[in-house]
Amino acid sequence: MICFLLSLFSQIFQSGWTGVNERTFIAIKPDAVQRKLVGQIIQRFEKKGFKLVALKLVQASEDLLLDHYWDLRNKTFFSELIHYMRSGPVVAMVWQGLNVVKTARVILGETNPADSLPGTIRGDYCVDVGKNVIHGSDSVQSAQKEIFLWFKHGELQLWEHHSTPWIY
Ligand code: IDP
Ligand code: MG
Repeated sequence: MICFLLSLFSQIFQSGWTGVNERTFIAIKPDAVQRKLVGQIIQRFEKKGFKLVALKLVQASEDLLLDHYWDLRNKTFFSELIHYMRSGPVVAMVWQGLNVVKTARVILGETNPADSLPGTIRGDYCVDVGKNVIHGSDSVQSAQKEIFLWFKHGELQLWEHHSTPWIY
């Protein structure tokens, strides 16, 4: 019983998000929503074997985006970035799985689509760094901060992926 409670506790609280319980924050940006790329992008994470833990369509507020991109506040493109991210709804998601933070960044490709290999999302679906279709957390620590910013605790689902024994 104590083990069960401890494992539940560690699944619920972010400090326990390691190993197969690692989580990352992914956002499909407004250009990708407009260009009807949502289904294809989600499918890449599903097919890889990651587990969807949360998903919602959000019109992000300026405050949320200022918090989200706080580290970039002194960049010349900052106001352009906030304007872009507010130009329509984004699909905010949490994905879970072994090394999901690092692997998701590989699936995304480089920040600049011109540097992204074919087969990556940015390599396949976009050309301009200012409209690069998707966001993914760059570290486990950033993922924890971003999930906390974008989701309320009750919006994350604890569920069993029936194919887990075929993936791990
Ligand atoms: P990342 O999204 O690959 O982590 P960051 O350097 O964190 O890249 O930049 C955040 C976002 O800011 C990028 O995804 C892109 O939308 C935008 N951005 C980055 N560099 C430029 C630029 O030079 N011009 C316009 N927008 C940029
Ligand atoms: Mg970044």
